[in-house]
This record gives sequence, C-alpha cells and structure tokens, in this order.
Amino acid sequence: MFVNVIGLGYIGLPTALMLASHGVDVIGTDYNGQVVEQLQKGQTTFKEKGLDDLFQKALRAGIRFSDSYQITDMYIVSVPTPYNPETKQVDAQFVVASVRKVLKICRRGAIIVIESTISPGTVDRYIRPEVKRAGYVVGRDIHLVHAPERIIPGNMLYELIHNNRTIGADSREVGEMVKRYYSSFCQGEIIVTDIRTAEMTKVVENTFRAVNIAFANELARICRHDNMDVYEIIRICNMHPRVNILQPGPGVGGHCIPVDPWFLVGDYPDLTAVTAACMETNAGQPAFVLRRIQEIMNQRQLLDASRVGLYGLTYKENVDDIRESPTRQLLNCEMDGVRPQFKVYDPFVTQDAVPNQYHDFERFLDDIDMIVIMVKHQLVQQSWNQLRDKVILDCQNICPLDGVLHL
Ligand code: SAJ
Repeated sequence: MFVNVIGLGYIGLPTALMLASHGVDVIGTDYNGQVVEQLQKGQTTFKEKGLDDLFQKALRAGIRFSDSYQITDMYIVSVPTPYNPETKQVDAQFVVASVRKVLKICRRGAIIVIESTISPGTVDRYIRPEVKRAGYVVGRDIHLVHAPERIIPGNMLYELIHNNRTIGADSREVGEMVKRYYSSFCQGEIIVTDIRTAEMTKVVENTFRAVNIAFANELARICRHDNMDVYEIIRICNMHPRVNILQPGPGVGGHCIPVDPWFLVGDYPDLTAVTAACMETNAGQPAFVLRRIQEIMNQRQLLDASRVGLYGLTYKENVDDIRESPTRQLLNCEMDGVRPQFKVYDPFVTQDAVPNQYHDFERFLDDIDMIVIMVKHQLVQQSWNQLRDKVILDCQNICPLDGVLHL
C-alpha cells in the first residue's frame, strides 16, 4: 500500500519518516516548495531528538518528497489548524484545501485520514460536504478517518512508537485497516472508535493540560501575593495519591495547549466557563511575569530595562519552535505604556526573530544585570557559574544558586 502524507511540518514529517522506515511506501507532500527542496537535498527542516537518523533511515527505505499530491491508496493530512481569534472556533481552511486537492486526483476507495487537531464536528461540518461536492459518496467511494496525534515535541520519536493512539472511522473495517498502517511502527494500544469521539478526545486531552497548568499558574499568583513557596506546596500536594498538579511557568506556548481548548469555547460558549477562564489565566501569565520583573527592578534599583535579559525564546525547553512562545508574548506586553526593550538569547534560535536578540551567550551576559529564565533548556543548566553576579528571576524553578528569585 502506498501513502501520501500531506503537510510535512512538526507532525507530518516524523509520521511520514516513521511509516517509510517501517516498510510503508510513502511520498511526503508539502505546498511549501522550500520545505520540499530542503528535504530532497537530504536535510531535515527542524530540530528534534533522533530526527536526522530517522530521516536517513527513511531515505534508505525509499521515501520521496514532492510539492504535488499523488495518486495513492491512503492520504494522511497533517496541516495546521489555527483558531479564529474572533469566534475562537477552529479554522479548518488548510484541512479543507488539502482535502479538496486530494479529491481532485484520488481514486475511488481512497482513505483520507485527518491527523490535524480539529474540533468535534469538523468532519461533519466541513469535510463530508467537500466529498459530496466532488461527486463521491462517503463510505462507498471515499473513506474518512480522524487519527489525531499525541506526540510531545522534544520526545516525538519515542512517543510516536510508544504512545497509545485513537483512530476514529465511520466503519470498523476502515478503522482496522488504518490501524494496521499505524501498527507498523506504533507499539502502543490503538483504539478504534467513531470520528466525533476521536475529534473530542484530542481536544479534551489538551484542554485538561491547559486547565491543570492554569490552576498551577493561579496558585503561583496566590503564593506570590502572600509570600508562600508554590513549588513546595505543589510538591507536597502531589504526594497525595490522587493529586497531580502541573508546574507554574511564564506562560503557555506552542501550537496546541494555547489553541485547542479555544475550539471548545468557540463551539460551546455557554458551557465552557471553566475552560475559558483557564485560557485567560494562562494568556495573562506573561503580563504577571512582567509585573514581577518590574517589582524586582524596583527593589534592586535596576533602572534600565535594556539591562534585563530573557533567557529562552522557544515555547518550551530543548526545541527550536517559537510559536506562541511566552517570551514573545511577554515582549508584546507593555511596561509603563511601552514595550520592554529586554535583551533576548536562546541557544536553539539561530535566526533573528525579535528585537535585541543575541546569538552569543557571553555577549548577552556582558550586556545585562538581571536574567529571567523563561525556558529550561538543558544548556542553561550547565551555565549556573556564569550567572553568579546577576539578579536571577527563575520562572522555571531550576536554578540552584543562592538568592534566586521566583515567580
Ligand atoms: N507548561 C507549563 N507547565 C507545565 C507543563 C507545560 O507551563 O507543567 C507549558 C510549557 O512550557 C509550554 C506549554 O505549556 O509553554 C505547552 O507545552 P507542553 O509540553 O505541555 O505541550 P506541547 O504543546 O508541546 O504538546 C501537547 C501535548 N499534550 C498533552 O500533554 C496533553 C502533546 O501530547 C500533544 O501531542 C501536543 O500538545 C499536540 O500536538 O496537541
């Protein structure tokens, strides 16, 4: 069997490589010609532990890349699904555009698997009508499946193999067929269910995480208010057998946790008070950090905001992805009516992404008096000695030095 993976980003590329290196005939397609060109040249397009080795393995197994859609038995669509900032609903335009292109060239009997995260009802609302418009009958000519991904950036390849998965299909038979493809590399349990359940579970999983982080962030604010140690409190609470609170941080970034829960709020505005409040709490966390920086600057009589440095620009540790990153959110907040002119350094970000960004750690340290640890990259954990003369605000609770300040 022959698979065309559509969208070669953070999820599509590893999935295509995994399938190819486990014996499936794969062509990866992306509408971005530069991505395709780079992959054709034998170079990966982002950093991820183990990705380069897997890429070489897949190349040896015969994976190909193209900017055009292919005539195959199965399509895996893995393109972005942002949310509409006004309605908060899922913006399915990229998924719909991809499905339309598939329908133009595919044969009868083809299976279209949507891997992108979509809100419950998206297949019914946007995808089934496309199949009908193309003159096909769903379930007879074209089979629709939703197989959301659960892998975590930073540990993607391990999780691709070991995580449990969900496959939603209209018929058991098609679900089981798709399961066989994923079973080529996935050692976790693969549940076959219906499409709407698969849509809902994916969004609920990320909402659960967003709500839990929001609770931790709220606790951080309460503890700051009355000078309690939030980390010690969470650590002790988590020793209870049925309590598992996540960690407060400088904000919630990435393409999933700050996005997917809004799909539920957008679709069910009258039923999602808890989710909506949690999303607002997380979105307000960079402003909370900014107020904390201001407070410390006042206490330490640091007058020049341009001598404050933010360590970390990615949305989390040990990845090079800066989408929705808390540092970028913080740089967009205002301090006394103006945007802060903080210096920024991130060892994972080699391109210029924000103003006052450094690419050399020593020079960055020379130009600052206060450092704010925004991201717990492993590299910063090898550099504590170099930070001894700085005022340190550690938003990740990782710095072992004396006198470190926290959220
Ligand atoms: N964060 C905290 N406190 C924590 C954990 C995370 O503030 O205790 C922050 C991180 O620093 C980051 C943000 O949350 O800014 C999101 O990071 P993450 O590691 O929680 O999640 P993602 O976006 O990298 O991956 C999530 C995962 N979902 C769940 O854990 C439920 C992953 O399994 C999904 O595959 C992925 O979303 C996705 O693609 O949906």
